[in-house]
Amino acid sequence: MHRTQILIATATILGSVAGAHAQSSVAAGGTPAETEKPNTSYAPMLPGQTRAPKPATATKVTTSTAVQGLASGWAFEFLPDGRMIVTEKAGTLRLVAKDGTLGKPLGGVPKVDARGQGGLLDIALSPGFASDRMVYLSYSEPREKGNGTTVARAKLVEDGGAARLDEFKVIFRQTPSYEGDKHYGSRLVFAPDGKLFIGVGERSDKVTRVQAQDLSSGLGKVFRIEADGGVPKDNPFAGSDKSKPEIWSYGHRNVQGIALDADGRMWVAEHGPRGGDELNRPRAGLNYGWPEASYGIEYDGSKIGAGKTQAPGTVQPVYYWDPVIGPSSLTFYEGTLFPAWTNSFLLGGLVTTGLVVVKLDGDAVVSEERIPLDARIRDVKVGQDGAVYAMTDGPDGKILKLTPGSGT
Ligand SMILES: [Ca+2]
Ligand SMILES: [Ca+2]
Repeated sequence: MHRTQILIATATILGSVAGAHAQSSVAAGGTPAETEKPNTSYAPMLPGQTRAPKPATATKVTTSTAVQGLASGWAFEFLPDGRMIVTEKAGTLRLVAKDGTLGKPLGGVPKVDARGQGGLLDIALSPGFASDRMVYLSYSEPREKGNGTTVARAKLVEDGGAARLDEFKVIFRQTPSYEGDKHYGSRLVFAPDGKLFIGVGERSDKVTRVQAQDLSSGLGKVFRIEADGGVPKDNPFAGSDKSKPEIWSYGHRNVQGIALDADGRMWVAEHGPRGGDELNRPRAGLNYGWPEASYGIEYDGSKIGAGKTQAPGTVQPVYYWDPVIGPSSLTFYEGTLFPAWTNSFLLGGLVTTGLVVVKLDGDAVVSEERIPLDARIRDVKVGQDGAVYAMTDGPDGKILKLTPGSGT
């Protein structure tokens, strides 16, 4: 590519994002939900890219406990019959009855490396779960040389009141393996066409983080695979012998939120360093910047690399946070109980100890609201009843049920 072409391509990427923002800059007035000082003096490159105003009317929420006694729960999903299935970090998977009773650990669950940020991580149901009973798990897999994020699928079998996983099969391994205990990601979501998106991390250390820019490495990527682990022929790097063919997008730091919007398009939330959490809408083959560009700094206060918020050929985040919210999860609100949250993403806030609600207009964030829950939030789901369920982090964890009400 000639230099001019690269510049044009970059301008186009930025232009499309900037255009979307310009289109909907008429946001509800008011001050931002964020009241803390930023860690950096970086200015947003695009209008509306951070510190969106609070909505004109605060959402009133009543909280009750739906489930308790979780040992560092990490993820949960609702089964079609209204029960839940939950993962716990140390490596247990349990069913939860509709009255909130926790079931026994299921057999057939893989060994995990639960040190640090590792463990049994996300779970997703097969799009055909009602008939095929398949579940998909992501976890930090102990390997010969270190560990890495692995995705497997298995059949949920229930007989005689007991449940287990059967037909367990690994369908994807993030490589290279690495001896570390951080930034495994991970989250899973099925696209409307049945393809599985997998968001992972770059294993955090300076020696591995640069691989987020390397298409021959699986670190710091969003992947797209078939439900059986195959590589879709129309993946952006499927024809290349130098790139991993499962890669959908790259330059990600640590993706722990992934969700589809109302149009079935995939979005991610990723952890930044000190400042620089991001909301992105990853498109095929594009580079999301890390660690070449970031709105954050190192934990010791020094710059990330050259200290740039934009690098040539990389896509700006749709929205970012400085200071960080600690985005553990991402869910699109499609219920009816909270009409104000229509067309919003709900993020679990580990650092904010609550929900972060960002409302979209087109591809732009027009408002941001914080719902304090006094606990680090690890995963968020919308129930069949339209209520919002938020899993708290750590030992003796809970799943809180949020309904409209007089406020907390
Ligand atoms: Ca999930
Ligand atoms: Ca980025």
